[in-house]
Amino acid sequence: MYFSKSFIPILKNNPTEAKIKSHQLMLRVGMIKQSSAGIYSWLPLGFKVMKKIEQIVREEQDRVGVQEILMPTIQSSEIWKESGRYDDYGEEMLRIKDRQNREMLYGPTNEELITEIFRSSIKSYKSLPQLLYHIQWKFRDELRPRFGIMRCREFYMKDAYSFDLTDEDALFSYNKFFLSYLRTFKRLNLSAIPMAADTGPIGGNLSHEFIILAETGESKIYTDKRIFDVDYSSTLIQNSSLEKLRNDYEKFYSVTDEKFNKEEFENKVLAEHRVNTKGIEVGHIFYFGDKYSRPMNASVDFDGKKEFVKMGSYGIGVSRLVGAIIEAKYNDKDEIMKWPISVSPYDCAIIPMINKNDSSNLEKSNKIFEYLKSKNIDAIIDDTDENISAKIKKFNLIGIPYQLIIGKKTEGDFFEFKEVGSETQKLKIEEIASQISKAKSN
Ligand code: P5A
Repeated sequence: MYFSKSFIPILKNNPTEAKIKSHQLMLRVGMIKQSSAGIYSWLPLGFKVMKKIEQIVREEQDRVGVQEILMPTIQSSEIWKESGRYDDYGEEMLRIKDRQNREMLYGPTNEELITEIFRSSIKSYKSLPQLLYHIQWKFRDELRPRFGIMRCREFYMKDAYSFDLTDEDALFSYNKFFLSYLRTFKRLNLSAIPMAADTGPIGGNLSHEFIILAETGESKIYTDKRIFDVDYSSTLIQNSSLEKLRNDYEKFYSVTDEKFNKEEFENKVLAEHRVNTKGIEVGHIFYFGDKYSRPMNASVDFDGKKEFVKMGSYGIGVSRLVGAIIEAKYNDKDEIMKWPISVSPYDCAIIPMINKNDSSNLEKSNKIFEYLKSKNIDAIIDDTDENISAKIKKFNLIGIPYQLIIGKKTEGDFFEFKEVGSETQKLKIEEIASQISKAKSN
């Protein structure tokens, strides 16, 4: 891809309407464009990042045995009346009438719809557990949409739902999601910590938010810093192993604002271990038993008896994660962004010095591009006639983690190659490709 032909509308300065760095950067490098309050279009750069995040989320759901489906964005009000949430949900729900005057809504979440799908097909306990997810747009008419895509009205969520026969089985399902979330955020290069949380309009009495630390976050958190060292890598998808994982985390006091108790915090956490800061909620899991299955009559036959299934739901803010990664990785002072290679819009920026009447650097760039492509490395060539330092500055903002510069200092087969934030190296193209490939496979 040539930069001149790409749709990356870069702004000269930070937009003044944006208050936090992720919002500023996303507008500045043309990742998103606001369409109306709290509603955004995703432009190529932003969309590529979001799609890569989505794919990682998907792979980690599949890995613990969750099956992917796709439910619609528009739902009928009937099922929400059955659960009793049609009135409870209040003004955050966008309500619509169709031409037959039927009450419809744009789904803010899917507990009702999935319960309806489940009850119409699953009748026997032998089909349990059922773990289902989809990745779909949601709409919540937030009172104060802000911070760009971090708290917006239309957003992209992965939501999963579990159905089990007993509380014990349901906790096993809950714990599988707990592990899969830790794995997912690790692949996004984020350290997200699980924290006991309130359940709000989703309901139930067991819930964890997954939070990454960030000064600009909206959630207040109180935790023990040793929680960051919990190692989950050897956890198996077995009841005892997953229970141990939960225990390893729950040994440490770690709560959001709503669950905070000063005395408890000070008693349980030594002063030198206390972390009292802010964070961004990137995921939230809930266990709510028969809160929906009972009123909606979702049951299975067990020993001749009708048992309401025990349910949980599990959300990840896929679009919010784009902003959350920027909050975690952007160096505001030096104006340098570095995407984790796993989600970067491109793997490498090829930055040639373009001289008038001399196309040799561009030709070299094309060859390098083809070579990298043959190694499965996705590059973008900056064929514009900006000078090298302006180009580097631009790519420092865009955040592609590797830069390959073709300029005055290029000697023979050796290219100036830089991992953003590190020293420039002089390397042959084969070495460059293997360095990038190695980073991608980690
Ligand atoms: C769990 C899945 C639920 O909705 N029902 C289905 C449950 N949980 S939640 O906590 O309300 O949302 C899940 C995640 O979605 C992201 N999120 C948002 N992202 C951007 N803008 C918003 N207005 C917004 N609201 C929620 C969060 O990452 C949250 O953890």
